[in-house]
Amino acid sequence: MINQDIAIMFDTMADIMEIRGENPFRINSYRKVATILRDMPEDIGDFAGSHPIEKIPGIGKSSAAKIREYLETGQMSDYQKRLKSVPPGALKLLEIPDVGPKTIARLIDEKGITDMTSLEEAIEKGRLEGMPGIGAKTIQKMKKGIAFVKSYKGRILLGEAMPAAKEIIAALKEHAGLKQLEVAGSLRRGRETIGDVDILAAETDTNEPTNESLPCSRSDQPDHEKARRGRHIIKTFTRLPMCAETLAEGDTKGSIRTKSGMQVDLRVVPKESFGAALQYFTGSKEHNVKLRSLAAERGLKINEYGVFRGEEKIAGKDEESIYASLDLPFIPPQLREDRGEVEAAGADELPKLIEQEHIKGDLHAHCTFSDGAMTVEEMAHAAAKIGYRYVAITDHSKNLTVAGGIDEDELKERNELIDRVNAETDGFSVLKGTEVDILKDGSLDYADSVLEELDWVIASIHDHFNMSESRMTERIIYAIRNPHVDCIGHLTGRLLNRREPYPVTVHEIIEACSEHNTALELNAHPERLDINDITCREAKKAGIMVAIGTDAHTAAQYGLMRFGITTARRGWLGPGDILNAKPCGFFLQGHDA
Ligand code: DGT
Ligand code: CA
Ligand code: CA
Ligand code: ZN
Repeated sequence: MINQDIAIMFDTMADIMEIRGENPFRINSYRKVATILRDMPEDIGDFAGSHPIEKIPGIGKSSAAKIREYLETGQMSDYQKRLKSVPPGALKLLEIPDVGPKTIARLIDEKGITDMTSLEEAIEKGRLEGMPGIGAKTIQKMKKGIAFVKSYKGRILLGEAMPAAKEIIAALKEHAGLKQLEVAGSLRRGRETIGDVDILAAETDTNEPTNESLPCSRSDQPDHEKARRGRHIIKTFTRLPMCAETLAEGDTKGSIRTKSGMQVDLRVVPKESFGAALQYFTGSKEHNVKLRSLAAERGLKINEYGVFRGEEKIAGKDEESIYASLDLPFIPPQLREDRGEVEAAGADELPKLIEQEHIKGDLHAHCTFSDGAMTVEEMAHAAAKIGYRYVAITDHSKNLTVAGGIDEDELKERNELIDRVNAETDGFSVLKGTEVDILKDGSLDYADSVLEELDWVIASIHDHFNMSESRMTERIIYAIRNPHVDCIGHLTGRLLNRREPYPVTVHEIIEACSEHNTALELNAHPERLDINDITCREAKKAGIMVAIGTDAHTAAQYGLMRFGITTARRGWLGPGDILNAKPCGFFLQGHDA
Protein backbone atom coordinates (compact mmCIF):
# COMPACT_ATOMS: atom_id res chain seq x y z
CA MET A 1 0.00 0.00 0.00
CA ILE A 2 1.36 3.35 -1.00
CA ASN A 3 -0.34 4.95 2.05
CA GLN A 4 1.76 2.80 4.35
CA ASP A 5 4.97 3.62 2.43
CA ILE A 6 4.39 7.36 2.71
CA ALA A 7 3.31 7.04 6.36
CA ILE A 8 6.62 5.35 7.19
CA MET A 9 8.46 8.27 5.56
CA PHE A 10 6.62 10.84 7.65
CA ASP A 11 7.19 8.83 10.83
CA THR A 12 10.88 8.50 10.01
CA MET A 13 11.18 12.25 9.35
CA ALA A 14 9.52 12.86 12.73
CA ASP A 15 12.01 10.49 14.39
CA ILE A 16 14.95 12.32 12.84
CA MET A 17 13.51 15.71 13.81
CA GLU A 18 13.25 14.44 17.38
CA ILE A 19 16.91 13.49 17.40
CA ARG A 20 17.76 16.88 15.92
CA GLY A 21 15.69 18.64 18.59
CA GLU A 22 13.28 20.38 16.21
CA ASN A 23 9.92 21.99 16.99
CA PRO A 24 7.70 19.47 18.82
CA PHE A 25 4.53 20.81 17.18
CA ARG A 26 5.96 20.18 13.74
CA ILE A 27 7.07 16.73 14.77
CA ASN A 28 3.57 16.02 16.04
CA SER A 29 2.02 17.23 12.80
CA TYR A 30 4.21 14.80 10.81
CA ARG A 31 3.13 11.95 13.07
CA LYS A 32 -0.47 12.94 12.53
CA VAL A 33 -0.03 12.86 8.75
CA ALA A 34 1.36 9.32 9.09
CA THR A 35 -1.65 8.23 11.15
CA ILE A 36 -4.14 9.79 8.75
CA LEU A 37 -2.53 8.05 5.78
CA ARG A 38 -2.54 4.69 7.55
CA ASP A 39 -6.21 5.07 8.44
CA MET A 40 -7.45 6.24 5.05
CA PRO A 41 -9.72 3.65 3.51
CA GLU A 42 -8.75 4.67 -0.05
CA ASP A 43 -5.42 4.77 -1.81
CA ILE A 44 -3.90 8.26 -1.46
CA GLY A 45 -2.81 8.13 -5.11
CA ASP A 46 -6.42 7.58 -6.24
CA PHE A 47 -7.65 10.22 -3.83
CA ALA A 48 -5.13 12.78 -5.10
CA GLY A 49 -6.33 12.17 -8.64
CA SER A 50 -9.59 13.92 -7.93
CA HIS A 51 -9.10 15.91 -4.69
CA PRO A 52 -6.54 18.38 -3.35
CA ILE A 53 -4.59 16.54 -0.62
CA GLU A 54 -4.56 19.55 1.70
CA LYS A 55 -8.35 19.24 1.94
CA ILE A 56 -7.84 16.22 4.24
CA PRO A 57 -8.24 17.47 7.81
CA GLY A 58 -4.88 17.33 9.56
CA ILE A 59 -2.73 17.51 6.43
CA GLY A 60 -1.22 20.94 5.87
CA LYS A 61 0.11 22.56 2.69
CA SER A 62 3.75 21.57 3.08
CA SER A 63 2.95 17.95 3.94
CA ALA A 64 0.57 17.81 0.99
CA ALA A 65 3.35 19.06 -1.29
CA LYS A 66 5.67 16.30 -0.03
CA ILE A 67 3.04 13.66 -0.68
CA ARG A 68 2.37 15.03 -4.16
CA GLU A 69 6.07 15.03 -4.94
CA TYR A 70 6.27 11.37 -3.98
CA LEU A 71 3.18 10.43 -5.98
CA GLU A 72 4.51 12.19 -9.06
CA THR A 73 8.22 11.33 -8.92
CA GLY A 74 8.54 8.37 -6.57
CA GLN A 75 10.92 10.50 -4.49
CA MET A 76 10.53 12.76 -1.48
CA SER A 77 13.51 15.09 -1.44
CA ASP A 78 12.99 16.32 2.11
CA TYR A 79 12.88 12.75 3.36
CA GLN A 80 16.05 11.80 1.45
CA LYS A 81 17.84 14.84 2.83
CA ARG A 82 16.84 14.17 6.41
CA LEU A 83 17.74 10.50 6.14
CA LYS A 84 21.32 11.50 5.37
CA SER A 85 21.57 13.64 8.51
CA VAL A 86 21.76 10.69 10.94
CA PRO A 87 23.51 7.29 10.77
CA PRO A 88 21.03 4.70 9.44
CA GLY A 89 21.20 2.51 12.56
CA ALA A 90 20.58 5.44 14.88
CA LEU A 91 16.80 5.50 14.39
CA LYS A 92 16.57 2.07 15.97
CA LEU A 93 18.04 3.63 19.13
CA LEU A 94 14.80 5.59 19.54
CA GLU A 95 13.10 2.32 20.42
CA ILE A 96 15.10 2.00 23.63
CA PRO A 97 12.82 3.01 26.50
CA ASP A 98 14.13 5.81 28.72
CA VAL A 99 16.66 6.98 26.16
CA GLY A 100 15.43 10.27 24.78
CA PRO A 101 16.24 11.77 21.38
CA LYS A 102 18.51 14.40 23.00
CA THR A 103 20.66 11.69 24.53
CA ILE A 104 20.79 9.88 21.22
CA ALA A 105 21.94 13.05 19.48
CA ARG A 106 24.75 13.34 22.01
CA LEU A 107 25.70 9.67 21.64
CA ILE A 108 26.00 10.22 17.89
CA ASP A 109 27.80 13.55 18.03
CA GLU A 110 30.09 13.03 21.03
CA LYS A 111 30.77 9.31 21.00
CA GLY A 112 30.34 8.32 17.37
CA ILE A 113 27.60 5.82 18.20
CA THR A 114 25.93 4.67 14.97
CA ASP A 115 23.62 1.81 15.97
CA MET A 116 22.54 -0.60 18.71
CA THR A 117 25.69 -2.73 18.45
CA SER A 118 28.07 0.20 18.78
CA LEU A 119 26.07 1.48 21.75
CA GLU A 120 26.26 -1.90 23.49
CA GLU A 121 29.98 -1.98 22.83
CA ALA A 122 30.48 1.52 24.18
CA ILE A 123 28.60 0.59 27.37
CA GLU A 124 30.60 -2.63 27.76
CA LYS A 125 33.91 -0.79 27.38
CA GLY A 126 32.89 1.97 29.77
CA ARG A 127 33.17 4.61 27.05
CA LEU A 128 30.05 6.44 28.21
CA GLU A 129 31.39 6.98 31.70
CA GLY A 130 32.14 10.59 32.47
CA MET A 131 29.64 12.06 30.01
CA PRO A 132 28.02 14.97 31.85
CA GLY A 133 24.39 14.23 32.70
CA ILE A 134 24.73 10.51 31.92
CA GLY A 135 25.40 8.78 35.23
CA ALA A 136 25.77 5.15 36.19
CA LYS A 137 22.01 4.88 36.76
CA THR A 138 21.21 6.10 33.24
CA ILE A 139 23.71 3.69 31.75
CA GLN A 140 22.13 0.87 33.74
CA LYS A 141 18.73 1.88 32.34
CA MET A 142 20.15 1.88 28.82
CA LYS A 143 21.37 -1.69 29.29
CA LYS A 144 17.95 -2.76 30.50
CA GLY A 145 16.30 -0.91 27.63
CA ILE A 146 18.48 -2.60 25.03
CA ALA A 147 17.54 -5.97 26.51
CA PHE A 148 13.86 -4.97 26.23
CA VAL A 149 14.21 -4.03 22.56
CA LYS A 150 15.91 -7.35 21.88
CA SER A 151 13.19 -9.25 23.73
CA TYR A 152 10.40 -8.23 21.37
CA LYS A 153 12.56 -8.54 18.30
CA GLY A 154 10.41 -9.58 15.41
CA ARG A 155 6.99 -9.59 17.09
CA ILE A 156 4.49 -7.48 15.18
CA LEU A 157 1.50 -5.60 16.53
CA LEU A 158 -1.94 -7.12 16.06
CA GLY A 159 -3.02 -3.88 14.40
CA GLU A 160 -0.34 -4.21 11.72
CA ALA A 161 -0.60 -7.95 11.20
CA MET A 162 -4.38 -8.11 10.75
CA PRO A 163 -4.70 -5.69 7.80
CA ALA A 164 -1.65 -7.26 6.14
CA ALA A 165 -3.14 -10.75 6.50
CA LYS A 166 -6.46 -9.57 5.06
CA GLU A 167 -4.70 -8.02 2.10
CA ILE A 168 -2.87 -11.28 1.41
CA ILE A 169 -6.07 -13.30 1.72
CA ALA A 170 -7.86 -10.99 -0.71
CA ALA A 171 -4.99 -11.26 -3.17
CA LEU A 172 -4.97 -15.07 -2.95
CA LYS A 173 -8.71 -15.21 -3.50
CA GLU A 174 -8.31 -13.12 -6.59
CA HIS A 175 -5.18 -14.68 -8.10
CA ALA A 176 -5.39 -18.32 -7.03
CA GLY A 177 -9.17 -18.66 -7.29
CA LEU A 178 -9.37 -19.86 -3.70
CA LYS A 179 -12.60 -19.68 -1.73
CA GLN A 180 -11.84 -21.04 1.71
CA LEU A 181 -9.04 -19.10 3.37
CA GLU A 182 -8.65 -18.36 7.05
CA VAL A 183 -6.19 -16.72 9.38
CA ALA A 184 -4.92 -19.14 12.08
CA GLY A 185 -2.28 -18.96 14.85
CA SER A 186 -1.88 -16.22 17.40
CA LEU A 187 -3.41 -13.71 14.97
CA ARG A 188 -6.74 -15.57 15.01
CA ARG A 189 -6.56 -15.79 18.79
CA GLY A 190 -6.09 -12.01 18.81
CA ARG A 191 -2.88 -11.79 20.78
CA GLU A 192 -1.55 -8.25 21.11
CA THR A 193 1.65 -9.15 19.29
CA ILE A 194 2.18 -11.78 16.61
CA GLY A 195 5.31 -13.85 15.94
CA ASP A 196 4.35 -14.89 12.43
CA VAL A 197 1.14 -14.82 10.45
CA ASP A 198 -0.41 -18.23 9.69
CA ILE A 199 -2.89 -18.64 6.85
CA LEU A 200 -4.72 -21.79 5.81
CA ALA A 201 -6.20 -22.49 2.40
CA ALA A 202 -8.52 -25.36 1.49
CA GLU A 203 -7.64 -27.08 -1.77
CA THR A 204 -9.80 -26.06 -4.68
CA ASP A 205 -12.27 -28.52 -6.18
CA THR A 206 -11.04 -31.27 -8.44
CA ASN A 207 -13.37 -30.16 -11.24
CA GLU A 208 -10.95 -27.47 -12.34
CA PRO A 209 -10.63 -26.92 -16.09
CA THR A 210 -7.18 -28.52 -16.08
CA ASN A 211 -8.76 -31.79 -15.03
CA GLU A 212 -10.47 -32.18 -18.37
CA SER A 213 -7.26 -31.89 -20.30
CA LEU A 214 -5.70 -34.78 -18.40
CA PRO A 215 -6.37 -38.11 -20.11
CA CYS A 216 -6.01 -40.20 -16.98
CA SER A 217 -8.88 -40.96 -14.65
CA ARG A 218 -9.13 -39.16 -11.33
CA SER A 219 -8.41 -42.21 -9.25
CA ASP A 220 -5.20 -42.83 -11.18
CA GLN A 221 -3.43 -39.67 -10.23
CA PRO A 222 -5.16 -37.81 -7.44
CA ASP A 223 -1.95 -37.30 -5.46
CA HIS A 224 -0.04 -36.02 -8.41
CA GLU A 225 -2.87 -33.71 -9.33
CA LYS A 226 -3.23 -32.50 -5.74
CA ALA A 227 0.46 -31.73 -5.52
CA ARG A 228 0.31 -29.80 -8.79
CA ARG A 229 -2.58 -27.67 -7.53
CA GLY A 230 -0.91 -27.13 -4.16
CA ARG A 231 2.29 -26.05 -5.87
CA HIS A 232 0.35 -23.62 -8.03
CA ILE A 233 -1.26 -22.03 -4.95
CA ILE A 234 2.06 -21.73 -3.14
CA LYS A 235 3.72 -20.26 -6.25
CA THR A 236 0.98 -17.68 -6.52
CA PHE A 237 1.57 -16.85 -2.87
CA THR A 238 5.32 -16.37 -3.16
CA ARG A 239 4.81 -14.15 -6.21
CA LEU A 240 2.41 -11.73 -4.55
CA PRO A 241 3.51 -8.09 -4.81
CA MET A 242 3.90 -7.75 -1.00
CA CYS A 243 6.45 -10.58 -0.91
CA ALA A 244 10.04 -9.42 -0.42
CA GLU A 245 11.70 -12.80 0.12
CA THR A 246 10.66 -16.45 -0.22
CA LEU A 247 11.70 -18.47 2.82
CA ALA A 248 10.18 -21.81 1.79
CA GLU A 249 8.24 -23.11 -1.19
CA GLY A 250 6.78 -26.62 -1.32
CA ASP A 251 3.63 -28.47 -2.43
CA THR A 252 1.56 -27.70 0.65
CA LYS A 253 3.46 -25.00 2.49
CA GLY A 254 5.02 -21.69 1.61
CA SER A 255 6.68 -19.08 3.74
CA ILE A 256 7.51 -15.51 2.84
CA ARG A 257 8.83 -12.34 4.38
CA THR A 258 6.79 -9.30 3.36
CA LYS A 259 8.22 -5.91 2.43
CA SER A 260 7.14 -4.63 5.83
CA GLY A 261 9.19 -7.40 7.46
CA MET A 262 6.63 -9.91 8.67
CA GLN A 263 6.84 -13.64 8.12
CA VAL A 264 3.73 -15.24 6.65
CA ASP A 265 3.17 -19.01 6.42
CA LEU A 266 0.58 -20.43 4.03
CA ARG A 267 -0.56 -24.03 4.32
CA VAL A 268 -2.76 -25.78 1.78
CA VAL A 269 -4.92 -28.48 3.37
CA PRO A 270 -7.52 -30.93 2.04
CA LYS A 271 -11.06 -29.59 2.09
CA GLU A 272 -12.37 -32.48 4.14
CA SER A 273 -9.96 -31.75 6.99
CA PHE A 274 -9.99 -27.95 6.85
CA GLY A 275 -11.68 -27.66 10.25
CA ALA A 276 -9.17 -29.95 11.89
CA ALA A 277 -6.27 -28.03 10.40
CA LEU A 278 -7.78 -24.70 11.38
CA GLN A 279 -8.26 -25.93 14.93
CA TYR A 280 -4.74 -27.35 15.08
CA PHE A 281 -2.96 -24.33 13.61
CA THR A 282 -4.98 -21.82 15.58
CA GLY A 283 -3.48 -23.20 18.76
CA SER A 284 -2.50 -22.31 21.26
CA LYS A 285 -0.20 -25.23 21.70
CA GLU A 286 -1.24 -25.42 25.36
CA HIS A 287 -4.94 -25.47 24.44
CA ASN A 288 -4.27 -28.26 21.92
CA VAL A 289 -2.36 -30.31 24.45
CA LYS A 290 -5.40 -30.10 26.74
CA LEU A 291 -7.72 -31.25 23.96
CA ARG A 292 -5.43 -34.12 23.06
CA SER A 293 -5.46 -35.48 26.58
CA LEU A 294 -9.24 -35.11 26.68
CA ALA A 295 -9.41 -37.08 23.44
CA ALA A 296 -7.09 -39.77 24.80
CA GLU A 297 -9.36 -40.24 27.82
CA ARG A 298 -12.12 -41.13 25.37
CA GLY A 299 -9.97 -43.40 23.29
CA LEU A 300 -9.82 -40.86 20.47
CA LYS A 301 -6.90 -39.43 18.56
CA ILE A 302 -6.84 -35.83 17.40
CA ASN A 303 -4.46 -34.25 14.90
CA GLU A 304 -4.46 -31.71 12.06
CA TYR A 305 -6.39 -34.17 9.80
CA GLY A 306 -9.26 -34.88 12.12
CA VAL A 307 -10.49 -36.78 15.15
CA PHE A 308 -10.10 -40.56 14.84
CA ARG A 309 -11.50 -43.59 16.63
CA GLY A 310 -9.05 -46.23 15.52
CA GLU A 311 -8.96 -45.91 11.72
CA GLU A 312 -12.34 -44.22 11.52
CA LYS A 313 -12.42 -40.45 11.10
CA ILE A 314 -15.26 -39.03 13.17
CA ALA A 315 -14.69 -35.26 12.72
CA GLY A 316 -12.63 -32.77 10.74
CA LYS A 317 -14.57 -30.83 8.11
CA ASP A 318 -15.29 -27.90 10.39
CA GLU A 319 -14.08 -26.77 13.79
CA GLU A 320 -17.44 -27.28 15.50
CA SER A 321 -17.25 -30.99 14.69
CA ILE A 322 -13.87 -31.25 16.41
CA TYR A 323 -15.17 -29.78 19.66
CA ALA A 324 -18.47 -31.66 19.38
CA SER A 325 -16.60 -34.98 19.11
CA LEU A 326 -15.22 -34.22 22.58
CA ASP A 327 -18.70 -33.23 23.83
CA LEU A 328 -17.68 -29.58 24.00
CA PRO A 329 -19.37 -26.48 22.62
CA PHE A 330 -17.36 -24.38 20.15
CA ILE A 331 -14.66 -22.46 22.02
CA PRO A 332 -14.02 -18.99 20.53
CA PRO A 333 -10.39 -18.64 19.32
CA GLN A 334 -9.66 -15.73 21.67
CA LEU A 335 -10.17 -18.03 24.68
CA ARG A 336 -7.87 -20.81 23.50
CA GLU A 337 -4.94 -20.19 25.82
CA ASP A 338 -5.49 -22.98 28.37
CA ARG A 339 -6.67 -20.52 30.96
CA GLY A 340 -9.59 -22.66 32.07
CA GLU A 341 -11.61 -22.48 28.85
CA VAL A 342 -11.65 -26.24 28.22
CA GLU A 343 -12.91 -26.90 31.75
CA ALA A 344 -15.50 -24.11 31.43
CA ALA A 345 -16.66 -25.51 28.10
CA GLY A 346 -16.97 -28.97 29.66
CA ALA A 347 -19.17 -27.55 32.42
CA ASP A 348 -21.15 -25.53 29.86
CA GLU A 349 -19.99 -22.34 31.56
CA LEU A 350 -18.29 -20.47 28.74
CA PRO A 351 -18.96 -16.74 29.03
CA LYS A 352 -21.07 -14.91 26.44
CA LEU A 353 -18.45 -12.68 24.83
CA ILE A 354 -18.69 -9.07 23.71
CA GLU A 355 -19.23 -8.46 19.97
CA GLN A 356 -19.17 -5.38 17.77
CA GLU A 357 -22.97 -5.35 17.57
CA HIS A 358 -23.18 -4.83 21.36
CA ILE A 359 -21.11 -1.64 21.19
CA LYS A 360 -23.26 1.47 21.33
CA GLY A 361 -20.60 4.15 21.35
CA ASP A 362 -16.97 5.12 21.63
CA LEU A 363 -15.80 6.52 24.97
CA HIS A 364 -12.46 8.03 23.96
CA ALA A 365 -12.08 10.46 21.06
CA HIS A 366 -10.32 13.76 20.43
CA CYS A 367 -11.41 16.70 18.26
CA THR A 368 -9.67 19.79 16.89
CA PHE A 369 -9.94 21.55 20.24
CA SER A 370 -7.01 19.39 21.41
CA ASP A 371 -4.92 17.25 19.04
CA GLY A 372 -7.66 15.60 16.97
CA ALA A 373 -7.84 16.12 13.22
CA MET A 374 -11.63 16.57 12.96
CA THR A 375 -14.26 18.86 14.41
CA VAL A 376 -16.93 17.83 16.92
CA GLU A 377 -19.51 17.75 14.10
CA GLU A 378 -17.33 15.58 11.88
CA MET A 379 -16.57 13.15 14.69
CA ALA A 380 -20.26 13.00 15.64
CA HIS A 381 -21.51 12.40 12.10
CA ALA A 382 -18.97 9.68 11.49
CA ALA A 383 -19.90 7.92 14.75
CA ALA A 384 -23.62 8.11 13.94
CA LYS A 385 -22.90 6.76 10.47
CA ILE A 386 -21.36 3.54 11.85
CA GLY A 387 -24.49 3.04 13.92
CA TYR A 388 -23.33 4.32 17.30
CA ARG A 389 -25.69 6.14 19.64
CA TYR A 390 -23.02 8.29 21.23
CA VAL A 391 -19.39 9.34 21.25
CA ALA A 392 -17.54 10.92 24.15
CA ILE A 393 -15.26 13.72 23.01
CA THR A 394 -12.42 13.54 25.51
CA ASP A 395 -9.92 16.27 24.73
CA HIS A 396 -6.67 16.57 26.63
CA SER A 397 -6.38 18.98 29.56
CA LYS A 398 -4.04 21.97 29.74
CA ASN A 399 -1.07 20.18 31.32
CA LEU A 400 -0.51 18.21 28.12
CA THR A 401 0.72 21.07 25.96
CA VAL A 402 2.38 18.88 23.30
CA ALA A 403 -1.01 17.32 22.50
CA GLY A 404 -2.89 20.61 22.40
CA GLY A 405 -4.38 20.29 25.90
CA ILE A 406 -7.16 22.85 26.47
CA ASP A 407 -7.74 25.20 29.38
CA GLU A 408 -11.02 25.84 31.20
CA ASP A 409 -12.17 28.57 28.80
CA GLU A 410 -11.59 26.45 25.72
CA LEU A 411 -13.32 23.53 27.42
CA LYS A 412 -16.32 25.73 28.10
CA GLU A 413 -16.38 26.87 24.49
CA ARG A 414 -16.17 23.25 23.33
CA ASN A 415 -18.99 22.22 25.66
CA GLU A 416 -21.21 24.95 24.23
CA LEU A 417 -20.43 23.71 20.73
CA ILE A 418 -21.37 20.17 21.81
CA ASP A 419 -24.69 21.51 23.14
CA ARG A 420 -25.40 23.09 19.75
CA VAL A 421 -24.48 19.88 17.88
CA ASN A 422 -26.68 17.82 20.20
CA ALA A 423 -29.59 20.23 19.72
CA GLU A 424 -29.45 19.53 15.99
CA THR A 425 -29.23 15.71 16.18
CA ASP A 426 -31.83 13.10 16.94
CA GLY A 427 -31.05 9.69 18.34
CA PHE A 428 -27.39 10.45 18.78
CA SER A 429 -25.53 12.30 21.52
CA VAL A 430 -22.08 13.74 21.91
CA LEU A 431 -20.96 13.26 25.49
CA LYS A 432 -18.99 16.11 27.01
CA GLY A 433 -15.85 14.40 28.08
CA THR A 434 -12.26 14.97 29.02
CA GLU A 435 -9.09 13.00 29.25
CA VAL A 436 -7.79 14.94 32.20
CA ASP A 437 -4.16 14.59 33.26
CA ILE A 438 -3.42 13.04 36.62
CA LEU A 439 -0.70 15.36 37.91
CA LYS A 440 2.41 14.25 39.75
CA ASP A 441 0.73 14.26 43.16
CA GLY A 442 -2.44 12.53 42.00
CA SER A 443 -4.52 15.68 41.81
CA LEU A 444 -6.27 16.47 38.55
CA ASP A 445 -5.56 19.12 35.94
CA TYR A 446 -9.10 20.61 36.27
CA ALA A 447 -10.93 21.68 39.42
CA ASP A 448 -13.93 19.66 40.62
CA SER A 449 -16.25 22.48 39.61
CA VAL A 450 -15.07 22.08 35.99
CA LEU A 451 -15.28 18.28 36.00
CA GLU A 452 -18.78 18.48 37.41
CA GLU A 453 -20.01 19.97 34.12
CA LEU A 454 -18.95 16.91 32.16
CA ASP A 455 -20.72 13.64 31.27
CA TRP A 456 -17.64 11.48 31.08
CA VAL A 457 -14.28 11.94 32.79
CA ILE A 458 -11.25 9.81 31.93
CA ALA A 459 -8.21 10.48 34.09
CA SER A 460 -4.86 9.49 32.58
CA ILE A 461 -1.16 9.74 33.30
CA HIS A 462 0.94 11.37 30.59
CA ASP A 463 4.12 12.39 32.43
CA HIS A 464 6.42 11.57 35.35
CA PHE A 465 6.61 7.92 34.34
CA ASN A 466 9.65 7.17 36.45
CA MET A 467 8.02 6.95 39.87
CA SER A 468 8.30 3.91 42.10
CA GLU A 469 5.53 1.33 41.92
CA SER A 470 4.07 2.29 45.28
CA ARG A 471 4.07 6.02 44.51
CA MET A 472 2.59 5.49 41.05
CA THR A 473 -0.13 3.29 42.51
CA GLU A 474 -0.92 5.88 45.20
CA ARG A 475 -1.00 8.60 42.58
CA ILE A 476 -3.61 6.72 40.53
CA ILE A 477 -5.67 5.70 43.56
CA TYR A 478 -5.80 9.35 44.58
CA ALA A 479 -7.43 10.08 41.22
CA ILE A 480 -9.78 7.11 41.55
CA ARG A 481 -11.06 8.57 44.82
CA ASN A 482 -12.22 11.74 43.06
CA PRO A 483 -15.99 11.28 42.69
CA HIS A 484 -15.97 13.01 39.26
CA VAL A 485 -13.57 10.51 37.73
CA ASP A 486 -15.52 7.87 35.81
CA CYS A 487 -12.61 5.94 34.37
CA ILE A 488 -8.82 5.56 34.46
CA GLY A 489 -7.32 5.82 30.96
CA HIS A 490 -4.63 3.45 29.60
CA LEU A 491 -3.68 2.23 33.07
CA THR A 492 -0.03 1.27 32.53
CA GLY A 493 0.95 3.78 29.83
CA ARG A 494 2.66 1.07 27.82
CA LEU A 495 3.34 1.47 24.11
CA LEU A 496 3.81 -2.00 22.71
CA ASN A 497 7.32 -2.53 21.32
CA ARG A 498 8.13 1.09 22.23
CA ARG A 499 7.69 1.83 25.91
CA GLU A 500 7.44 -0.51 28.85
CA PRO A 501 4.47 -0.10 31.18
CA TYR A 502 5.18 2.01 34.22
CA PRO A 503 4.94 -0.07 37.37
CA VAL A 504 1.54 -0.17 39.08
CA THR A 505 0.12 -2.64 41.58
CA VAL A 506 -2.87 -3.75 39.56
CA HIS A 507 -4.77 -5.55 42.32
CA GLU A 508 -4.67 -2.45 44.53
CA ILE A 509 -5.97 -0.33 41.66
CA ILE A 510 -8.76 -2.83 41.07
CA GLU A 511 -9.70 -2.78 44.75
CA ALA A 512 -9.86 1.01 44.72
CA CYS A 513 -11.93 1.04 41.51
CA SER A 514 -14.33 -1.42 43.05
CA GLU A 515 -14.68 0.68 46.19
CA HIS A 516 -15.25 3.96 44.33
CA ASN A 517 -17.24 2.58 41.40
CA THR A 518 -14.63 3.68 38.86
CA ALA A 519 -14.20 1.95 35.52
CA LEU A 520 -10.96 0.97 33.81
CA GLU A 521 -10.37 1.86 30.19
CA LEU A 522 -9.42 -0.72 27.62
CA ASN A 523 -7.69 1.58 25.15
CA ALA A 524 -8.26 -0.07 21.76
CA HIS A 525 -5.31 1.54 20.01
CA PRO A 526 -3.14 -1.39 18.84
CA GLU A 527 -0.04 0.20 20.38
CA ARG A 528 -1.70 0.27 23.78
CA LEU A 529 -4.36 -2.44 24.29
CA ASP A 530 -4.14 -1.32 27.88
CA ILE A 531 -5.60 -2.73 30.15
CA ASN A 532 -4.53 -6.08 28.71
CA ASP A 533 -6.47 -9.35 28.54
CA ILE A 534 -5.26 -10.59 31.94
CA THR A 535 -6.22 -7.38 33.74
CA CYS A 536 -9.60 -7.36 31.97
CA ARG A 537 -10.35 -10.71 33.50
CA GLU A 538 -9.24 -9.60 36.95
CA ALA A 539 -11.42 -6.51 36.64
CA LYS A 540 -14.40 -8.66 35.75
CA LYS A 541 -13.81 -10.91 38.74
CA ALA A 542 -13.88 -7.81 40.96
CA GLY A 543 -17.07 -6.57 39.31
CA ILE A 544 -15.42 -3.55 37.69
CA MET A 545 -16.75 -2.21 34.41
CA VAL A 546 -14.45 -1.79 31.44
CA ALA A 547 -14.83 1.10 28.97
CA ILE A 548 -13.48 0.41 25.48
CA GLY A 549 -12.24 3.58 23.79
CA THR A 550 -10.33 3.91 20.55
CA ASP A 551 -8.51 7.15 21.39
CA ALA A 552 -9.58 8.24 17.90
CA HIS A 553 -7.85 11.36 16.64
CA THR A 554 -9.71 11.08 13.35
CA ALA A 555 -12.95 9.31 12.43
CA ALA A 556 -11.24 6.46 10.58
CA GLN A 557 -9.76 5.38 13.90
CA TYR A 558 -13.19 4.43 15.22
CA GLY A 559 -12.41 1.21 13.36
CA LEU A 560 -9.77 0.36 15.96
CA MET A 561 -12.66 -0.70 18.21
CA ARG A 562 -12.27 -4.22 16.81
CA PHE A 563 -8.87 -4.63 18.48
CA GLY A 564 -10.36 -3.52 21.79
CA ILE A 565 -13.18 -6.03 21.39
CA THR A 566 -10.70 -8.80 20.58
CA THR A 567 -8.70 -8.01 23.72
CA ALA A 568 -11.87 -7.82 25.83
CA ARG A 569 -12.90 -11.24 24.50
CA ARG A 570 -9.47 -12.59 25.46
CA GLY A 571 -10.26 -11.25 28.93
CA TRP A 572 -13.55 -13.22 28.98
CA LEU A 573 -15.64 -10.03 28.97
CA GLY A 574 -19.25 -9.99 27.86
CA PRO A 575 -21.71 -7.19 27.08
CA GLY A 576 -22.56 -6.93 30.79
CA ASP A 577 -18.96 -6.03 31.61
CA ILE A 578 -18.53 -3.29 29.02
CA LEU A 579 -19.66 0.28 29.76
CA ASN A 580 -20.08 1.27 26.15
CA ALA A 581 -22.52 -1.57 25.64
CA LYS A 582 -24.85 0.52 27.82
CA PRO A 583 -27.35 2.98 26.38
CA CYS A 584 -26.56 6.68 26.22
CA GLY A 585 -28.89 7.56 29.10
CA PHE A 586 -26.58 5.73 31.46
CA PHE A 587 -23.92 8.40 31.03
CA LEU A 588 -26.20 11.42 31.06
CA GLN A 589 -28.05 10.23 34.18
CA GLY A 590 -24.81 9.25 35.86
CA HIS A 591 -23.74 12.87 35.55
CA ASP A 592 -27.00 14.41 36.70
CA ALA A 593 -27.26 12.17 39.73
P1 DGT B 1 3.30 -16.75 17.34
O1 DGT B 1 3.41 -16.97 15.87
O2 DGT B 1 4.59 -16.90 18.05
O3 DGT B 1 2.66 -15.45 17.68
O4 DGT B 1 2.33 -17.88 17.95
P2 DGT B 1 1.45 -18.99 17.24
O5 DGT B 1 0.53 -19.51 18.26
O6 DGT B 1 0.86 -18.46 15.98
O7 DGT B 1 2.50 -20.12 16.94
P3 DGT B 1 3.08 -20.75 15.60
O8 DGT B 1 3.04 -19.80 14.46
O9 DGT B 1 4.42 -21.30 15.94
O10 DGT B 1 2.14 -21.98 15.31
C1 DGT B 1 0.79 -21.83 14.97
C2 DGT B 1 -0.04 -22.83 15.69
O11 DGT B 1 0.26 -24.16 15.23
C3 DGT B 1 0.17 -22.89 17.20
O12 DGT B 1 -0.57 -21.94 17.90
C4 DGT B 1 -0.27 -24.29 17.50
C5 DGT B 1 0.14 -25.06 16.29
N1 DGT B 1 1.43 -25.72 16.52
C6 DGT B 1 2.60 -25.35 16.00
N2 DGT B 1 3.57 -26.19 16.44
C7 DGT B 1 2.99 -27.06 17.27
C8 DGT B 1 3.45 -28.17 18.05
O13 DGT B 1 4.62 -28.51 18.06
N3 DGT B 1 2.50 -28.81 18.79
C9 DGT B 1 1.21 -28.45 18.79
N4 DGT B 1 0.33 -29.10 19.54
N5 DGT B 1 0.76 -27.43 18.09
C10 DGT B 1 1.62 -26.75 17.32
CA1 CA C 1 2.04 -17.65 14.22
CA1 CA D 1 3.82 -20.07 12.00
ZN1 ZN E 1 -4.01 9.48 26.76
